Amino acid sequence: MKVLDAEFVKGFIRMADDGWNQGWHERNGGNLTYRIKSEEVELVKENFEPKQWQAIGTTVPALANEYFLVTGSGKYFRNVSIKPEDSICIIEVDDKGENYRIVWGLVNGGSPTSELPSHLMNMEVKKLQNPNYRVIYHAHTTNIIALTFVLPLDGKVFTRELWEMATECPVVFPSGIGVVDWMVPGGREIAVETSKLMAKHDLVIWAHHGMFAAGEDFDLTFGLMHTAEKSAEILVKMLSMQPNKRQTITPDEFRHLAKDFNVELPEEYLYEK
Ligand code: 2HA
Ligand code: ZN
Repeated sequence: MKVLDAEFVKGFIRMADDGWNQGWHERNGGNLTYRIKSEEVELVKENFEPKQWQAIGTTVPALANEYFLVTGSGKYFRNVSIKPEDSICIIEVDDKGENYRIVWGLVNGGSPTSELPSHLMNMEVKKLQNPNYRVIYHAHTTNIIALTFVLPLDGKVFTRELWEMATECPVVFPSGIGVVDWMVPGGREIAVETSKLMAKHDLVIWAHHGMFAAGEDFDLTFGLMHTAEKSAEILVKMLSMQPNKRQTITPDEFRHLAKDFNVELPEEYLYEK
């Protein structure tokens, strides 16, 4: 089967388009990774032409010998659906989890996303907790970024404030949101800090930069990013109207919601203000 005919590739391209249409991917902003199932690799591997091995820049032994569909470094989400072979690639990770090689895509040259260390380290943490996790998504979500200039850079505060802005939020991200202070993007250091928080959350904010989301499939991961960003938009609107809430959802109301919706909401987020 041609790579572009495979369902997982179509789903990946649609998600890139959806993110572009949300306005989260100016220029070459953002990146997306999908950990390909072995049966999906079998479907398309007749098209693979392995290139040179390259260092990942970190070590991900739990992802050894796996294949990933990834956006290219410097490539534009806007172009993914128009020229996918130029914008995305499939990579294979070696048997130690130290190197990768491109086996398909990026036909005009280039390399996988500059955030590959973060994508793979986050993916490794998630896979070890739940082997169904397959998608890591980084987007420049406007309202979340704006809030990192106004709220304390504390995951407890971001979680609680975003939960209060839309009733579905605690149900969609009950394990809360982590926050990484501003750091230089693109390397191992920020990847290590992000993946530590990914052990506890499915959403991690990069202050003054954007957000990472992890999930089992494209719908869940896009939906998670979208829900958090929508809630951030409501908070930005609310703060633009007046600095204080006249009324909101209380800790006891969250506890009631948790019971009826059968989710566990950690008490650390239900503090008295
Ligand atoms: O340019 O978003 O974080 C891609 C990025 C880097
Ligand atoms: Zn970025």
